[in-house]
Amino acid sequence: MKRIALITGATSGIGKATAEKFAQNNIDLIITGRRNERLVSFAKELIEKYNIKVKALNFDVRDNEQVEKYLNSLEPEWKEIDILVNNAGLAAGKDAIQEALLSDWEQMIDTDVKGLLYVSRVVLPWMCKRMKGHVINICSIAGKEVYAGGSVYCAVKHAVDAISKGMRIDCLPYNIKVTNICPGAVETEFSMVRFKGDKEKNDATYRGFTPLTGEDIADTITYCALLPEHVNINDLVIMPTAQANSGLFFRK
Ligand code: NDP
Ligand code: 8X3
Repeated sequence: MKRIALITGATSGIGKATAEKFAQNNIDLIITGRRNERLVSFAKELIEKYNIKVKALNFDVRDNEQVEKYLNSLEPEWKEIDILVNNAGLAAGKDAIQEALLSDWEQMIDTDVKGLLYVSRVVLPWMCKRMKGHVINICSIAGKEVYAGGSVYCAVKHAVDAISKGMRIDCLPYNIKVTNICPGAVETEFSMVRFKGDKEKNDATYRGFTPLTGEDIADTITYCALLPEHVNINDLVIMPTAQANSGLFFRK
């Protein structure tokens, strides 16, 4: 049976790797992101390589008008979304709460919480109507623990954790699966974004141990997405072997 997945933030990292794995499993895709050139060329590559259907939607999840406009203008057959991967997100800065920038907090809250909610608010009614669907929210170990300089990123990911739980309760009568995935350190563009292009801070994040890759998380997401109808992974924490918790790494 042919399925459709919507993956937000598929221009890099976990979202991009997940799109590739889903494509390998013959799942048609709606991929989103702000960097349109990357999005369009990735869509083309997926179509050529895997012979699937792909729609590329170029919007910012922080802008609800855009979210509603692009999603609501999908053709009816594309609205039959089976899997929604709420992946678009970021950390901005890693500063003490008394020193951090308000603009960083706003960007994280607007993207990681409000953006996820805007997209879900459009897609969930379509899933409820069809009495099926699977929402996979990309949370973080930061949604389970709190670490120095991470207060607001941890707060937004704790919010994602709570939203996943709430979604699972509210959508229970509609046969909808909700999976909350909480990775530890994954080497993507995440730290370059967090540290605003500071390569030294990026490299220091992953120095001395083997971090997870976007592909590792994509494998896990795909495993969850392909489980039988009656099986759901509610909540999953996945770490590099060299990471015990959000702050403790075994670095060589
Ligand atoms: P990347 O920076 O590589 O990817 C982030 C993706 O999100 C990009 O495709 C980016 O696309 C998209 N995105 C960011 N802001 C917006 C926005 N306002 N509107 C639309 N798309 C947006 O990082 P990761 O792949 O690592 O991050 C993916 C998710 O995983 C995030 O939610 C992150 O918090 C979470 N996570 C990451 C971990 C890690 O260690 N890397 C660990 C745990 C969780 P574009 O810039 O083109 O818009
Ligand atoms: C990303 C992982 O530990 O930097 O969500 O918060 S961490």
